[in-house]
Amino acid sequence: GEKCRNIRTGSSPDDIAQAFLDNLYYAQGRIPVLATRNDLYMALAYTVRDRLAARWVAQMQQFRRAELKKSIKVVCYLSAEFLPGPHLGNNLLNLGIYDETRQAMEQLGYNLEELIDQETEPGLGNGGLGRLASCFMDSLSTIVVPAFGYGIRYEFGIFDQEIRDGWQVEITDKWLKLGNPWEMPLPELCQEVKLGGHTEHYQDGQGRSRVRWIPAGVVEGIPYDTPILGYGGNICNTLRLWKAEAVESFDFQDFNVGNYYAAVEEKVKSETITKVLYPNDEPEIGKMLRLIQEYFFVSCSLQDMIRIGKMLGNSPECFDQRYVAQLNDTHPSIAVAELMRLLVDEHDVAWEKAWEITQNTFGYTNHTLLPEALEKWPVELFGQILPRHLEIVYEINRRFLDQVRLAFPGDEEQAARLSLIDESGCRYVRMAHLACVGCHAVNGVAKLHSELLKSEVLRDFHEMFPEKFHNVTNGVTPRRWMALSNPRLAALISGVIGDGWITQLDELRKLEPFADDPAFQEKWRRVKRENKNDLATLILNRTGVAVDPDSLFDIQVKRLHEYKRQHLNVLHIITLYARLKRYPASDCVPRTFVFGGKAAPGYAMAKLIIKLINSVAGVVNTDPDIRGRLNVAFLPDFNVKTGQQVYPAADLSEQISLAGEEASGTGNMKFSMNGALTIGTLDGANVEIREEVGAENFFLFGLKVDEVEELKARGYDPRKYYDSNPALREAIDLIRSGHFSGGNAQLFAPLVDLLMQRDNYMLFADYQPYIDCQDRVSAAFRDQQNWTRMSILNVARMGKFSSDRAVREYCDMIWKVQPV
Ligand code: DL6
Repeated sequence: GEKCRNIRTGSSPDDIAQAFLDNLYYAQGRIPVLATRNDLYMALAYTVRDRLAARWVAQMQQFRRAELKKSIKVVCYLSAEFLPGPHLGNNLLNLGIYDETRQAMEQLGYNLEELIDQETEPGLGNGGLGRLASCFMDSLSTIVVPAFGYGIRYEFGIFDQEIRDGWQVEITDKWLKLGNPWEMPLPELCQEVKLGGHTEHYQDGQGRSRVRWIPAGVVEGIPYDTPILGYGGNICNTLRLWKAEAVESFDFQDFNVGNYYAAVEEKVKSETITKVLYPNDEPEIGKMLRLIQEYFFVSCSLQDMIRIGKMLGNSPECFDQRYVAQLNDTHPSIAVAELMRLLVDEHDVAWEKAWEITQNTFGYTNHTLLPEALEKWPVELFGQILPRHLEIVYEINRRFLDQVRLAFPGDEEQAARLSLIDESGCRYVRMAHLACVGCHAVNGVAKLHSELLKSEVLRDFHEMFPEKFHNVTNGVTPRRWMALSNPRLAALISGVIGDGWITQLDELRKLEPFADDPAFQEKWRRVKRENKNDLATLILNRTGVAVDPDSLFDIQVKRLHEYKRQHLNVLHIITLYARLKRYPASDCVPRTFVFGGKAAPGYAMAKLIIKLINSVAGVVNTDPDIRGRLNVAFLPDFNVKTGQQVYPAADLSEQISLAGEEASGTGNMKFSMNGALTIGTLDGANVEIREEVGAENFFLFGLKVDEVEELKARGYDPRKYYDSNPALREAIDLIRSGHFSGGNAQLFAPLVDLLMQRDNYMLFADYQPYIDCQDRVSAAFRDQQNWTRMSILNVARMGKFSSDRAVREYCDMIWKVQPV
């Protein structure tokens, strides 16, 4: 009756407390005195999950009804990576029961924050791209767009990073070890995926040519569903991740002849497919398992979509009326060939019709300008795993190149550049080309990036299909990145403008009139100061470095990559250090430099940069001449959870990539919406952030894209800058001499030599403008009133960077779906 319902759904502190004890007993088999912290966390998670269930089920019913009336189109976001971050806190926020739950836990003598902290986050992504996918899932639910996120349930996600002796050490991420209360396995909805083998061409009964794929093996995909609730509990979408399993766990024939190991081998091989996330943010060419992973999840997902359609009485021929699917970079782009295969070979749809459906269904988002990051597969390997898809790719290419030759008669070079097959050396299948041809829309993730796609990386495709190209500037969810992670700021803001901003981020504009109000400024500073205090505690606990919360918190957190130029930041630190050593009495604005980010395990230069940061930290933090004025900390294992503690505490956000390299960046948005000022180049979304917050509230420096190109064309010579700039020379020479490496002059030689000889990302050219700009930052920080004003204006003008806006643009421009 009533009571039972309340235990599963009630939202008063008493209901929650009772439900929690129930779950502790019945789901965990524990009573409070025997419970570990994880037991308590699990019990609370189940309590919250129960409260999601009603909405989740209602949602599915509603879809079903709408589907039956053929009145909705479902968005499927296909992504090899999702980085949702811990679920518990976010679900409490979105359900609107955060305070009630805190009270419930207090009644029972527990601390809610401690239980929230117990959750191990699903690290199923490398960085920006995976986190964007999760921000989009949050927004889709919040703005009420029916959607599925489809991806891979990696058993081991992105590695945990430890720092030993200043070096990164990678530790396996065992995120499932203590159980995952948020997912539900649905073994009955499994899908079979074929791999390898060969094809057979034959004539069917009506004399039509058909193709049969005889695979060498089959694996099974089991879906694991996680609810993704929108803010305010409007709707609850599903994140469906696939785990690979053997079709038969035992080969009984082998088993019966006593070959136990051979019998289990198939199972082990199959499960390898979803064992581990590749920890690189750009692809390694030729990793067979990676291609299998991509194909595996795409095939499961498309078959699942067809299955749902069939269940609701839709024929595969209406696929594109019921679904739209976004390819998050090229990782899922094999979907173009797979949907063709499913429609043509398995559902008997004519090629032309199938092609129309395929193009209508897919959109492709590009996330990178780095040429080395464009995925391509050696033709031979591709054909070995996906023999039928290779034939399909060839057929798509044949038809496409006919079209190209019609459009550009006689221009065989153009045809070669556009071809889906790279034949300039070894033959490769170009996945970005497959995506551009097979999708109706192609987009970049910031204005500048989309322009550069059109003029450089995908220039030939833009010439061929100008109408396909769009821009959707990235955004981030203000739920996780403000309301949840910065409750002090959220309360201060809501106290003066109400809480409408949480779903209508443009409402932050209402803060502008308070920017000059001394009393409000004072409160604003207090919030920042308390957040900095919290971060100082975290830094002390994680690194042993004691930092001063009154110093300027200057933070760079992101993947380690040469183009992101963490080492330019280090050159600034060394320059300040050298100044203080020369003039110990000089008056400098005390700064705390915080770094965080993982390097791909095989990326030696990025790992050396981590070592450099820690080595400089070791010297600077312990030098008595410097004490209290400069501190440097490398926060290990930067992830979503740590990010939530870092962004709210920053004064200065470092967005210093070489112009033309960073597609968008999303950390830049998270910092700014938490009141940090940006020091940055005109790169990625920095350009638009500066446009929005106003040039006077943004610290700009550095070469612009056209200047970079010009300088490269003229012949860039880093040595010229070294020779003519004493401060730069001193900084480089200090590294080279072994000053930060206990006299070991060899340690950083590869880094210094590369800078001196090639400096691919033009640190030397941007060095002096960066230092000058940093000096302006320090001067500005001395005027706390004006700094606070700029900080408030940054937040007030961040409305554009909500992922709600971004997702609405996808809905209007690309998906042609209306929020329900
Ligand atoms: O679009 C999300 C994010 C951008 O903000 C970053 O600028 C970009 O580097 C990142 N790309 C990746 C790796 N991608 N690939 N391929 O994470 O995407």
